[in-house]
Amino acid sequence: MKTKFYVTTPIYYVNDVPHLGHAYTSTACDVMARFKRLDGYDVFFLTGTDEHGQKVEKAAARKGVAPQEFTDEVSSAFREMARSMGISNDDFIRTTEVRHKAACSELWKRLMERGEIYLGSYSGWYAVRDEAFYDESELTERDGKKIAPSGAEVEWVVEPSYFFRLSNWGDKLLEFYEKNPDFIGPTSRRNEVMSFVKSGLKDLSVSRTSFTWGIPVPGDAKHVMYVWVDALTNYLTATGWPDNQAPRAEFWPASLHMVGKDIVRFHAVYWPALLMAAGLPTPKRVFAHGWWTIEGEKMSKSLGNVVAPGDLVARYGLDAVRYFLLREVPFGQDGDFSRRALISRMNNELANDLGNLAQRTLSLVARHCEGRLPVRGVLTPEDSELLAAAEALPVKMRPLIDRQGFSEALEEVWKVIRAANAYIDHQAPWSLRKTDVVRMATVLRVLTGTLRWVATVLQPVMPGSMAKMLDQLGVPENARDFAALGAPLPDGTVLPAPQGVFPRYVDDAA
Ligand code: ME8
Repeated sequence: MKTKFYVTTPIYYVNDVPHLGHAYTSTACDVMARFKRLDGYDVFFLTGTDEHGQKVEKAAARKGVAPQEFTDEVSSAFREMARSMGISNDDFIRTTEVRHKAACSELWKRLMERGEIYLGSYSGWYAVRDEAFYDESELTERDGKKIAPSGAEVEWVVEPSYFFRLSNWGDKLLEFYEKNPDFIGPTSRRNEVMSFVKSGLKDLSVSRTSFTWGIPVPGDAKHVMYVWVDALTNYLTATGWPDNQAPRAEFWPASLHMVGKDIVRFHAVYWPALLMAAGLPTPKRVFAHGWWTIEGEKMSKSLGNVVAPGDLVARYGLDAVRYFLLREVPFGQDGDFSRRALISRMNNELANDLGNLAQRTLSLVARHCEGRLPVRGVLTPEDSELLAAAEALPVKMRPLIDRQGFSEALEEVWKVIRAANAYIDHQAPWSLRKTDVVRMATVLRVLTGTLRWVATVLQPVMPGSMAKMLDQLGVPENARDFAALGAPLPDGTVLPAPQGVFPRYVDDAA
């Protein structure tokens, strides 16, 4: 039986339209999902929308529409974003669905039965923008207003509330982090989370009474569940929980919750504590990636610099955008999005390094080998060295992808591409044509072989372009996973006429 791999994106708030930040998280998860599928795993990839809470209720009111109508519309914009980014999710969850309400109610009941939730009264600071409670000590003042570390304004809230006994779970969480050093990545976030937990946890307010757009607390419908308890539960809901016979039940616990650094506390502290308290298994890993700015500035509606993923894709092409997002910044660190940097990577790395290598190789095969895969003769040490480097790629990439080291994994592929470019220049198959056609055939076959490994391992990042490249290399559709790489294609396989996969981008604004 195949090993299971369950990866999730955060479920996005529907108070906003999808932008580059959301596309980034979803693309990174998509690369994980595609890589694992090619590597023989049984993958479940989930994304969706977070539709309850005060923030969404207010956004709907501003538009003058009922919250459900509002969320239906914005949720479909996130579905469209997933489509335009080539996201291969297996399910799309909305927290307003019946299946989700049922899972949340069940989780709540279990926590109640175990004495983990009690009724009290909350008075303290709340930031609607973050849907988060803050301690007085975390706040600063600006223009006479209290501001949370995220920059969101907070308001004083006094209301009856149910509480989760989070304060009981601090030591167990610390023990859990110690035992599972890979639970939080990258290490800087792990340290941050551990020092937050060490500083002492207070019980968490988990219900609200001052608005109604949420899942009612079982048995006390004056309260709706705190939107983060509702939202985090989505990851369980999608596995069919609490039905342990559901077709996806075995995907729990999740292999990876991918999140932005803004929401690591919810995923790495509250979520495992809630699960442990309910007697349920905890996810295996939470990875918090960094933040994108746009041409050096924070992305914001007021600055008018919010980048719509669909516009980028229309202009630069889907795979170039996907490649750029994962290549430009070491995953986990913050990055700046600039069109100049994107165009430079498109032209240097995609069009020149990889595109030209493929085009040069395949057009020589078309012209001088009757468009058929040439026969490989005796290998020289240079041939063997290049092939060995290409064949080592899956082995090198696996541990990097498992740690979400996307840019490092791509660098490994580019080392091979650069070596192949040096090889083609040095071997000069265009000259061998006149002096030694047998040797020319071997060189071209080493190159098509190398390209096959390269294109296969790059499929998760650039699925469309690599499918085209594999078509041109004569690789049948059922021989494109990692396991198939071991079997060479038959000599003489007829190749289609080569066509450039990555055109150079000419900037009309330059
Ligand atoms: O937090 N750079 O939803 P959200 C990089 N509903 N990533 C960015 C980004 C940027 N500038 N802006 C947003 C929520 N993101 C909750 C999640 S999960 C149970 C509930 C990405 O719509 C990043 O992944 O505010 C961030 O964590 C997420 O969008 C926040 O999406």
